[in-house]
Amino acid sequence: MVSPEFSHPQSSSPMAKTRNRSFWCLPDGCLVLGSAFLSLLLVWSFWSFFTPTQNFQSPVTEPSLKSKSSEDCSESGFGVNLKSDPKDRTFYDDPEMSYSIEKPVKDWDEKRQEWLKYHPSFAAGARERIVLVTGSQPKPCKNPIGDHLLLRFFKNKVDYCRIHGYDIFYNNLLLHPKMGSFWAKLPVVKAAMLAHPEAEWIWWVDSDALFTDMEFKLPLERYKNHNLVVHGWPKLIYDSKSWTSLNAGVFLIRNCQWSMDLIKTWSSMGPISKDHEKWGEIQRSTFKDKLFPDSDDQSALIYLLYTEKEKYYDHIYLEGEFYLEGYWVEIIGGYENTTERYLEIERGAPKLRRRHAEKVSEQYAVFREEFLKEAGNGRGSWRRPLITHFTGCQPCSGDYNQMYAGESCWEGMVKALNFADNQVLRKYGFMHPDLHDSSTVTEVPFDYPADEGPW
Ligand SMILES: *[C@@H]1O[C@H](CO)[C@@H](O)[C@H](O)[C@H]1NC(C)=O
Ligand SMILES: [Mn+2]
Repeated sequence: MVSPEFSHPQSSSPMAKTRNRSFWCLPDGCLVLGSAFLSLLLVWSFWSFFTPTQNFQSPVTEPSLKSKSSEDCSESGFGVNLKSDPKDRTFYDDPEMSYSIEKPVKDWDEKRQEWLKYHPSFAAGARERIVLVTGSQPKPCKNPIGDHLLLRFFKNKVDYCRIHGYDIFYNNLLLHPKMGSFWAKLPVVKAAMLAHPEAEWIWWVDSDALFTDMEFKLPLERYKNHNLVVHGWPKLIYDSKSWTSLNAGVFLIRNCQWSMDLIKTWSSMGPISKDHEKWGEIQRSTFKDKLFPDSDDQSALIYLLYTEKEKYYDHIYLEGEFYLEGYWVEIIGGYENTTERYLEIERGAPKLRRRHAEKVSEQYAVFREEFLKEAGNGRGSWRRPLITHFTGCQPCSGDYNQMYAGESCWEGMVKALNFADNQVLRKYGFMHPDLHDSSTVTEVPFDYPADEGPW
């Protein structure tokens, strides 16, 4: 067991995670109930997203309306030129270039730079640009409400990306036949890096994770000297040697050669390797709390950090300060209090209650920040958690860790989805009055008196 100051989402519970073997399950979410009974465990795996970001440079500097022809509007999307692809040769013209996880990419930094040189409108905002990537199974869900839940998880990610100007790619195909389950994300991330040379970051978010603070933006400045950002705790890696010392269900990876190399090394512990079974044994003997035999992506990443600290530690940012992803069991009971605290703030701050276009939401997020100084972050905080992760509940297969009552997974998801959706709907004039009831709706009043909330 881990002491609470690490605020480790899974470590406080008596279970370990397990990943399920279902074809498409993405790993991070599996929980195992280690018990003397049979353990059953199930885990989820879902995919997550990536979000792309776009740049904020606008070629239009002139406020004059009449000079803006409709052509100006059609030329670009958010200040980037979507129509121009010069004839100059780039890595895309190299017949040796492969998107496959089995063929490493070399000199990627130079190749990406060269592409940006030929596409200057993308170069402008490249440093901050994020593409969110996520995905799910190729087939219909076994859980009767699985596809509905996945749709809502995806809608949530689309909402977050739209609000922040990020691109999003949803994959629902196994890109390498052997890389199923929790390994499926790596081929997708690699392909997304090549497909998006305009993006500095690929942000993988599992399908069973959702944004529950639609305003919060990643503190990219903090990561400027790092290439991979995951939710994790160094003490749990190096002292406790726990396989839940970080969570691989959500990560931000820089679109660079270092990351290409990492993906190659990382995936070499997966099912594409002839040593896959051996890696499972090594992981299990290294991380005693890992209860299932297969080599998994999360243990593999921890293993690299643990065994090759000099090589990896300085490049990987273990974000433990806020909920880059947070364990749903410790989060969802706090949504009501959080809602109340935010309302209280708004009652005293007319500028936060002011109606506005969704496109300018980030300005209001900045306004709100001054009132959140006391909110804290992560466990015990009343700040909205950035991402709530339903580890241990698999929406698509319907499997869940037996330590939860089955209903609590789906009920928890509905509550989280509605909590997030209310932050979005508000800009459209409506809201869910009851977080447990997805189908009821009320109109948000133009403004509300100081002693009332919007409902
Ligand atoms: C919500 O706030 C009340 C009143 O401050 C407190 O007693 C309760 O423990 C809080 N609930 C949670 C889940 O934090
Ligand atoms: Mn997950």
